[in-house]
Amino acid sequence: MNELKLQPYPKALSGEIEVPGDKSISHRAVIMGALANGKTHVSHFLDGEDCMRTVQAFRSMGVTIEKQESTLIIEGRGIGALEEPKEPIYFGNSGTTARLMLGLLSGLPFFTTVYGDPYLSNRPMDRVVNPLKQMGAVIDGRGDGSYVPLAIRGTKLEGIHYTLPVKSAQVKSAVLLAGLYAEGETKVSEHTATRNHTENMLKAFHANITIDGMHTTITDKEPLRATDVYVPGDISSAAFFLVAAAIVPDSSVRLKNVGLNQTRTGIIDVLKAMGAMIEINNQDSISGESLGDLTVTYTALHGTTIEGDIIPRLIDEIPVIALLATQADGTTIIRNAEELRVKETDRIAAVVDVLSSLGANMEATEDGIIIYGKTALKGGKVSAYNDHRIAMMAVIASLVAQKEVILDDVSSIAVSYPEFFKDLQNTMN
Ligand code: SPQ
Repeated sequence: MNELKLQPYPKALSGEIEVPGDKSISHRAVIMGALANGKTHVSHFLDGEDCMRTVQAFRSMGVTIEKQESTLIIEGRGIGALEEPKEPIYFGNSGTTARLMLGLLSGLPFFTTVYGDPYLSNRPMDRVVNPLKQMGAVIDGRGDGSYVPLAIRGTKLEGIHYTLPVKSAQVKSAVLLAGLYAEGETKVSEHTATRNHTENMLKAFHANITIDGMHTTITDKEPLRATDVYVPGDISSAAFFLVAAAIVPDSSVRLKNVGLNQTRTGIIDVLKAMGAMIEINNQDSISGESLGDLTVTYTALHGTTIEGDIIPRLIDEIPVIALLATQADGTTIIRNAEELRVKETDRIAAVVDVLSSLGANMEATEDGIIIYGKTALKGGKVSAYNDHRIAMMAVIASLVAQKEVILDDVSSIAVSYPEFFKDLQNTMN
């Protein structure tokens, strides 16, 4: 246990930081680089525990991957060069590694077993196992293949047309990656747009992929071609500082080179809807992904309603948005976010428990949270639920708390943001 005692912070936050590379894009860059023919350099790679699980998975299948500071060098030799791993592959806490790798492993000509930590072991895998089985995958495991540990006997797959029953980029990606090896056409349709980094990365690596509104089709088994990738800053990591600057009086913080892919920028829309001062500068596009600098300056906030199509665009930011809402006048209602119940922990229950224990006034609903603001946060001892996003949200909450906040364990932060405390310190002058 890595307990942390945080004292109230009576000053403003200021300065400029560059948050680490995007977690979702880093995973995908490793996967495509390992499957491609040729050498791929991935710069500004996120060196967090989750992305390293994906790196380790490919190393255990014989791919040489070197790390030089924040650049990853992947010696891709095409899918034919991947070898049967000698040991079970450990996915740790990483849902993205688990779901995306299941798609790939289903079509590779060998046997694999995979497992995760106790938190990943509680997350549903049937959402990917079911469509993969429709493609011909041979997967078995706990709960009839619904949870890790799972065993995958790679086999020939057939393309399918699959409409996502859940708003999940991981399910979409698993089917598309399996589609790389399937006979015929694989088409995935979604009702609500989810993050599209897999599609962008497949395009960048010259896959034969067609995107027509909410339908994505992958039609060939041609080898991917290596491409250098720059990973923009993770807006899900930037979110903690966007909220910190918006709630700590007199603050102004600039975040450089943050990914601004439209499928991820829901938090910017919410900040604007709540009256926050947010500026976007230096917009650009690299490796098929847009990015820019964000500056947030403290001002009074008011409540809003967050529901419908915006939810997948900010799903991972909801814990810290709930904190933001405790510092806004009026009521904030979050709906249609039932997916939060199956993340690293049940994030609806965790957010309500942590923030209510600190003195906020809020209630959980089946698919969201209702927050009654504005409330002073008093402080106290809370659990971070071994969930990186809950832990970082609680650290930011401590900045506006009146008394000490004690967190039971903050080691989970290394999953997505190993330098979080260093960056936070840089804004506390
Ligand atoms: O990888 P993991 O553990 O699933 O990570 C989380 C997170 O908070 O970092 C969710 F717990 O992000 C997911 C996100 O919620 C990452 C992701 C992706 O890279 O494709 C997609 C989202 O999950 P989903 O289930 O909606 O596809």
